[in-house]
Amino acid sequence: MSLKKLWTKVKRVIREADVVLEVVDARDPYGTRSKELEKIAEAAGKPIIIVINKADLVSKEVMDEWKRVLNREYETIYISARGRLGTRKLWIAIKKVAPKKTVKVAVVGYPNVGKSTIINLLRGRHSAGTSPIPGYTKHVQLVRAATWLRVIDTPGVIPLRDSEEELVFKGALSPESLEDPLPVALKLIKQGLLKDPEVFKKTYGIEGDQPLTVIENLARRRGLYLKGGRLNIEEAARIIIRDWQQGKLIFYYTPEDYNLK
Ligand SMILES: Nc1nc2c(ncn2[C@@H]2O[C@H](COP(=O)(O)OP(=O)(O)O)[C@@H](O)[C@H]2O)c(=O)[nH]1
Ligand SMILES: [Mg+2]
Repeated sequence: MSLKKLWTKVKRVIREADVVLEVVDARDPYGTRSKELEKIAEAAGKPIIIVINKADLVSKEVMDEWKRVLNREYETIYISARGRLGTRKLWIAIKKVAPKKTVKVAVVGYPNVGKSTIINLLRGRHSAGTSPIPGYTKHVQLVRAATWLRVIDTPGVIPLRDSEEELVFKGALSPESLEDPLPVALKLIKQGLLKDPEVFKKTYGIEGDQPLTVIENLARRRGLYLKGGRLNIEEAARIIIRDWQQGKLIFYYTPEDYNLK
């Protein structure tokens, strides 16, 4: 399905809903929010709840900071859908912004932020297809999460102007879809070293304070060699991107990184 069609679909879902849950990634809530989606919801007169998901990857202090900052704009909560933590918080927030007898909620956001996992959490069992493969949810589906609650899952939508690099950082584009993963991986490593100089040591037990050295050391550590004995740098680059997207390589952004206090 083309991106344009996806946007049309998501617009329709938002118009149909009483509340819009905008799901963002705890590691970069600001970078993974979508002003486009917020504009659509506002134009349609629908209240927005920002759901910071994957809170298990970030310290509680930083989660509280993000909540405080984002609360100035929209009702904001943080949860860990995979950890099955946050159902009550979600219910309370939904009831607060939409005090109706039955409420229809649209779950929107970038691919891979955890929309389907949140729906499973709300249903209390596993069924909406979740996948670490960005873009897996292809169809809109409506599920009954509680007697008073209907939830609509949506395919992840990405702004038309995001660069390939931004999409990889936000987890919306898989490393397999990149022709050359090296430049993006190098940038990612640079960011990681800035945020936490020890992160690659902690994650892989490897040394290196330069992006390329980190990749080379990972390739060595994993025994990734090409025919002829050269290091398979590309494969190591993909591993780093994948581990970041799947939350195995962990570093994160704070409001200060965006000059927000
Ligand atoms: N660490 C962590 N990972 C999560 C959480 N929620 C979802 N994920 C993972 O994020 C990936 C994408 O989840 P999915 O629900 O398919 O995202 P969607 O594309 O937005 O529907 C999967 O690998 C999930 O297991 C969470 O709370 N914490
Ligand atoms: Mg999904």
